[in-house]
Amino acid sequence: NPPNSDVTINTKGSDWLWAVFAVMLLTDFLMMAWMFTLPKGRRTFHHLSIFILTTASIAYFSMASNLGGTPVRVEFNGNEQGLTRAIWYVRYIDWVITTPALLLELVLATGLPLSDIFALMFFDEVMIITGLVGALVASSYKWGYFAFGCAALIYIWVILLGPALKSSAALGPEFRKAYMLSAIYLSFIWTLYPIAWGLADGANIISPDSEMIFYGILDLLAKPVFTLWHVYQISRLDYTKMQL
Ligand code: RET
Repeated sequence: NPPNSDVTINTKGSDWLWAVFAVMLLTDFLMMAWMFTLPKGRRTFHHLSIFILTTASIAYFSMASNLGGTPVRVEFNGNEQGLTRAIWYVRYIDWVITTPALLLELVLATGLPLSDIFALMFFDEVMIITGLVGALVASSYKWGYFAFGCAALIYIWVILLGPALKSSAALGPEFRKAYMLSAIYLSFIWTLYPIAWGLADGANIISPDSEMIFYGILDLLAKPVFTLWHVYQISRLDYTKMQL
């Protein structure tokens, strides 16, 4: 058994994590069932959603079972005793797989040039991995990593709201509209993640239970809600115009 952290989730926190796990898994099965009703050429976005929801299900299974966290000696006022907080690194392993897939799901329907897609994938990895390293660093250097991660997120916005919007408009007004709605929704939800990080892994202001609620709601909005809605929008478009 891993060493226990002084500050970690309680039983209610674990119940909530099981509930999020159940929603991820159910949406995953729903996506699979929907996919099988479609011809092979129209399954790309369903595949990506299934990768995302399967990964998230396993991550939530881990956290609900109190696994995938490690004690880190956190700095905060009055911590002379050197208390440790559970840092849920399994979250970042989930994100390093799922966030590039979410971005792909978004931009594969825009005809964005490959060079921009590679840049998106790269900055997304920078964002998540700096977040992981920053969370595991006990000293205030963690904020240096956080700053690199935020810079990467800003670059992601620039690509999504610049070149990707432009190329979706070139495919036609129905593409532009579907893309715009999804891109604005995703950009807004993703902005809340660094705020949660700052309050939890960063400054240790909220408890791990509150952290689970904050990230849990965000993860439900960013994965099941986003994928169902986005894939529905996309499934009504002309796939032959997309380079899949
Ligand atoms: C971190 C900390 C470093 C700075 C920034 C972050 C942003 C994380 C984001 C995560 C998105 C996760 C999603 C999960 C799916 O459910 C790593 C918290 C900017 C945007 C969408």
